[in-house]
Amino acid sequence: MPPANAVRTLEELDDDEARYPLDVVMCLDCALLQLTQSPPPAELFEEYAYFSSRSAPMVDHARSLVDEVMADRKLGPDDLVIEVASNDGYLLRHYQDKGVRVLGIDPAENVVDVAIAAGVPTRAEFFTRTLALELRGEGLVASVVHANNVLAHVPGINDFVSGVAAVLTDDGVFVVETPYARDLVEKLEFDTIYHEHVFYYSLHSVMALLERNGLSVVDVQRIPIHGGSLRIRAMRSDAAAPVDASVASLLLEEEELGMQTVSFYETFARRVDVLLGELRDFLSERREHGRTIAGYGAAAKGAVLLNALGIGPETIGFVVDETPYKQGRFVPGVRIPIVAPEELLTRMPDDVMIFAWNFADAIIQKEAEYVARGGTFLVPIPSPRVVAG
Ligand code: DWN
Repeated sequence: MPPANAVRTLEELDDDEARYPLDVVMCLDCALLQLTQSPPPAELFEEYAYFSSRSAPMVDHARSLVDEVMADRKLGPDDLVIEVASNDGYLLRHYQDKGVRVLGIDPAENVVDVAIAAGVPTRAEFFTRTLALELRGEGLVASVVHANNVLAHVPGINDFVSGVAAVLTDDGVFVVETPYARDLVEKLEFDTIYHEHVFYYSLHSVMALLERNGLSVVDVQRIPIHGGSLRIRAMRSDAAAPVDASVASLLLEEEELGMQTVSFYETFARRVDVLLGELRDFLSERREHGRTIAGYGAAAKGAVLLNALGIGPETIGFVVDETPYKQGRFVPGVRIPIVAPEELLTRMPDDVMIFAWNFADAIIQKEAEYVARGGTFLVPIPSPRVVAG
């Protein structure tokens, strides 16, 4: 499997394309799921194709999260909020609008340039315990540290989490959002397994990770973003904060499901093989009826799904995506061109498969004109089907 965000220019198309094994294993001690290997983080993240602000639902989601934290913590101008993996400032900008000091940390220099241009102070670095201690040495300690969709991405995850503990104030809170392994398995979200995501968490395994590194979970929520995620609040273990009942309740659900046993995951691979067969049949039947098919969202998930299916531009003619960096480039591994969303009405394909299925409702609503003109939207998981038109 090629790295899922390694979109390629026309000039790069015929260059050798790196591919890596994509195998998931489970720790029998703490139930942590992880890849057996993944490319060096510098190769994946120092120039990055994903700009969070190019997904309006992500910006809206971030705004409501900030509103919740502000209501809970009563932050003011003396407080500092740090976001690790702050991307283009899609979340921190909302704290700035409320007069709170912010600092972003993200290794993707091309994305950090956008954040800085938008006025969000950001350091283009990987977050580590060493950096955390440097920040503390500069008097930069955080009342809130956010880590959205990054806990899965960091091979050196113990160093990362111990760094969070080191940069929090005594009563600071660590707010984490990370995809939930239970949703991944129950909703067959196999296309969210790719090399950027080294780890796949249950509450059990993320609690073990945090407690190993000086943090304690104080509450947990299941949230729908990105196909189903956990939102976890944690504090330094020496703060001895009370633990909300939501933690014990979800741990019990996981035990009853058997999420700490291999059998919970063993049928997953077979169910995915069945789904891939259904997807191939679904798409080839529509092609056999002469229907033209395009994609919506050059999402990392889409690259995994297309490579797993082994289909290219003969089936999916093009993919539309709002991200300027991706437009004019090609989906990794399958040479499908990525173009601007305006091409949808210009070219009017009969069908559009939504690869960014986690945002399907927002996409269908935004592209109502395409449906009004007779277009049909499809989604691939947990089973291939028509969702609009
Ligand atoms: O963890 C990660 C998640 C948070 O984001 C990263 N490893 C990489 C990335 O994964 P993804 O690319 O599968 O995420 P999305 O958010 O499903 O990607 C959406 C893609 O679709 C983006 O390239 C933007 C695009 N898009 C669009 O063009 N128009 C999205 C929406 C909602 C739209 O209206």
